[in-house]
Formats: sequence, C-alpha cells, structure tokens
Amino acid sequence: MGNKPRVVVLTGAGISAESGLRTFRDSNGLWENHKVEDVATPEAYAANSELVYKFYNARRAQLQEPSVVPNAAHEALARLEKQIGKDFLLVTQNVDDLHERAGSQRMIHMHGKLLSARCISSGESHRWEASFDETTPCPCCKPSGVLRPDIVWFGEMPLKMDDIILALTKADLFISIGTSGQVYPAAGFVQVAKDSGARTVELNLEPSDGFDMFDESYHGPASKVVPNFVE
Ligand code: BJW
Repeated sequence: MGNKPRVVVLTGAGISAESGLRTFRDSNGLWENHKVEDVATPEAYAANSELVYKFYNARRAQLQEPSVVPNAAHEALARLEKQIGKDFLLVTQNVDDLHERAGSQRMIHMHGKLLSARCISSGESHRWEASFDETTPCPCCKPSGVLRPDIVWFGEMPLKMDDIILALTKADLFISIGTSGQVYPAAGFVQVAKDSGARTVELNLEPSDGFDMFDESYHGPASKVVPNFVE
C-alpha cells in the first residue's frame, strides 16, 4: 500500500467467522429457527423481551468462549491502524469485541455492542453484567429505566452516521471486509466513498451483493486475504 492514504475499513460478520462466531446469512445463520430479522427488531423486543434476551445471552456466551479469539484479519487491521495513524477509521457492523481485543482503537461500532446494555429511558450505555435481564432497572435512573441490549435493530438509526459519512467522503481508500452487502446503510458506503473519489476494494469469501460496485475484489477467507492485501 502507498504511504499514509486516508483509509476507511468496513467490516462485517465474515471477519469473525474464522474466530468461531456465526455469520447471519449463511446456512448456519439461523438461531433456534429464528432469522435475525425476527429477533433483532424493536417490535420483537416489545412482543417478547425474554426471547430477545435469550438470543443475546446465547451470543454473549459464544463470544466469551475461550476458543473465540481475534484471527489474523483482525490483527492485520490493528497493525494497519498503527501504520496509518489518525487518517484511519474502522467501522464495524459487528457487535463482538474482537477488533478491540486485537488492538484496534480508531473504530466505530455502528450496530452497537454485545457487551453493553442501554437504558431505555436515558439512552445511556452500561457495561454488560451477567445478572442483567429484561427486568433489570438501570443504574442511571432506577427504578424507571430498564436495560435493553445495546444493539441497533432493524428500523433503528445506526450509530455515529455523521462521523462515518464524513470519513467516507474524505477517504482515499475504502475497504469492505466480510459483509454480504445486504444491510443498509452500510451496504451503501461503497457508493459514498466512490462518489468522493476513493479507490474501493472488497475482501470477502465470495462476491457480495454489490461486488460490481468495487474497483477491485479479492475473494477468500479473511484470515488470508486481509493480511495479504494490507501488508
Ligand atoms: C467471509 C468468511 C470468511 C463468511 N472470510 N468472508 C426493506 C424493508 C425493511 C427495511 C429495509 C428495507 N430496505 C432497507 C431497509 C433498512 C434495513 C435493511 O437494510 N434491511 C435489509 C435486510 C433489507 N436497515 C436498517 O433498518 C438499519 N437502519 C436504518 O436503515 O435506519 C434508517 C437510516 C436512514 C438513513 C440513514 C441511515 C439510516 C439498521 C440495520 C441494523 C442491522 N442490525 C443487525 C443485527 C443486530 C446486531 C446483532 O444482533 O448482532 O446487524 S442485522 C445483521 O446484519 C447484523 C449485521 O451487522 C448486519 C450485516 O450483516 P453482515 O455483517 O454483512 O453479515 P452476513 O452474514 O450477511 O454476511 C457475511 C459475509 O461474510 C458473507 O458475504 C460471507 O460470504 C462472508 N464470509 N465467512 C471472509 N471466513
């Protein structure tokens, strides 16, 4: 790679697949026969908060298994950030903490975090504790507030969109990794970057939905294609 371009990287579930976390839209993408669209909505939470908590508790348990650790792709992105410095931004759709564990710092969790809970009254985020359930009053405004998963569900606005769009419009290079390109607004980031003159690159196991929008595509497992591309 050239010297210090302004880089925005978008990651999706595919980057964590080789760490042992399931992606959403492959043959293993169902959770107890529920599609993610059936449990990751405000309507699902209103109708059955216990079921939604069960879904996220299962995901948290999986994330905390000792075998689930960052892989070579997470590590390569942490090294890239060190190399580039302040002109690097990692935007992840993932709610796991594998990028942080690999050492990434300049990052945005646009769909929230598994290991965090949000007060439905104040909107404040709190570190997740194992004792939390759908009846737990929040520490910030008890007894009125209740804690919900700190996750952006379908129909909700992803986080820090203004910061993301600004970085995309200034980027020289946009790299999309391990995402199917089926969920908006993230699926539209390539267009924003391209319209602003960035070189756009896809690194994914297979061509994503919008792969023809990218200037270059490299297909294969993230643990191979990401280190190969960034180093
Ligand atoms: C590998 C690999 C390996 C495998 N190496 N690669 C029509 C109807 C209703 C709604 C809409 C509609 N059209 C658009 C919408 C809006 C909706 C949306 O996009 N829906 C689509 C399903 C159609 N979007 C929203 O509602 C968003 N909010 C919104 O739009 O607000 C309004 C707004 C207006 C204006 C500006 C901005 C916003 C919110 C979306 C929230 C998404 N939430 C979820 C679940 C919560 C998190 C959780 O519980 O974990 O986030 S959905 C789920 O999908 C999760 C993911 O972050 C997201 C993306 O999935 P991802 O990461 O791409 O995973 P997969 O499984 O799809 O793909 C994995 C890829 O990896 C595959 O390509 C594999 O090949 C590859 N892979 N192994 C490399 N080893």
